[in-house]
Amino acid sequence: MRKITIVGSPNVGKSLLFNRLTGAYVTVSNYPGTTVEVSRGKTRIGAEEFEVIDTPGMYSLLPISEEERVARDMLIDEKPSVVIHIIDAKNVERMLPLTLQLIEAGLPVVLVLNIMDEAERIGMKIDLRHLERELRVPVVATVSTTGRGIDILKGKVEEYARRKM
Ligand SMILES: Nc1nc2c(ncn2[C@@H]2O[C@H](COP(=O)(O)OP(=O)(O)OP(=O)(O)O)[C@@H](O)[C@H]2O)c(=O)[nH]1
Ligand SMILES: [Mg+2]
Repeated sequence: MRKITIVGSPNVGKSLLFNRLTGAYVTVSNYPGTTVEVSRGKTRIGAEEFEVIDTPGMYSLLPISEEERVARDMLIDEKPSVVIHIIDAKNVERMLPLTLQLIEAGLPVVLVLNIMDEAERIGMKIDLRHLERELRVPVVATVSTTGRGIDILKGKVEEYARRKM
């Protein structure tokens, strides 16, 4: 089964997105040799079932904490077909450096601008198509608390995973 790994800074909605994508059959285990917990579930996208992996929060590919090291190691060891980098849309500029690191590392990145409801409430306007052109990866806006954008995300993942067979 191909894998989708969700990565991002602490507290940006990784686990809520994970719950939106996966159903009832979720397993939680410690990453080997650590006390860090990792959740795994499944999602059907188009005709294909993917394993979805929720990772601990990371700020950079150069790990400082055990959590960050696990998140980094998982990106290398699990060989995901899609890496969803989820960021807080309110702090897009502060969070894009990790997106660039992931892209430069050759990972198949889909960028998710989450917490779009709060970003809109404070008057932010983000040009998604412009970001897509600049980064050359799919970009989707979501609100994980309500489910807004999740179907669009699934469509982009399907398209992307098809190209990255
Ligand atoms: N308003 C709003 N709040 C959100 C959204 N997504 C997540 N949150 C809130 O953000 C907080 C963190 O969500 P989590 O899903 O636990 O985030 P996480 O990235 O898994 O956090 P860690 O595992 O601690 O790194 C929760 O209080 C969510 O309700 C969103 O789209 N809009
Ligand atoms: Mg979490």
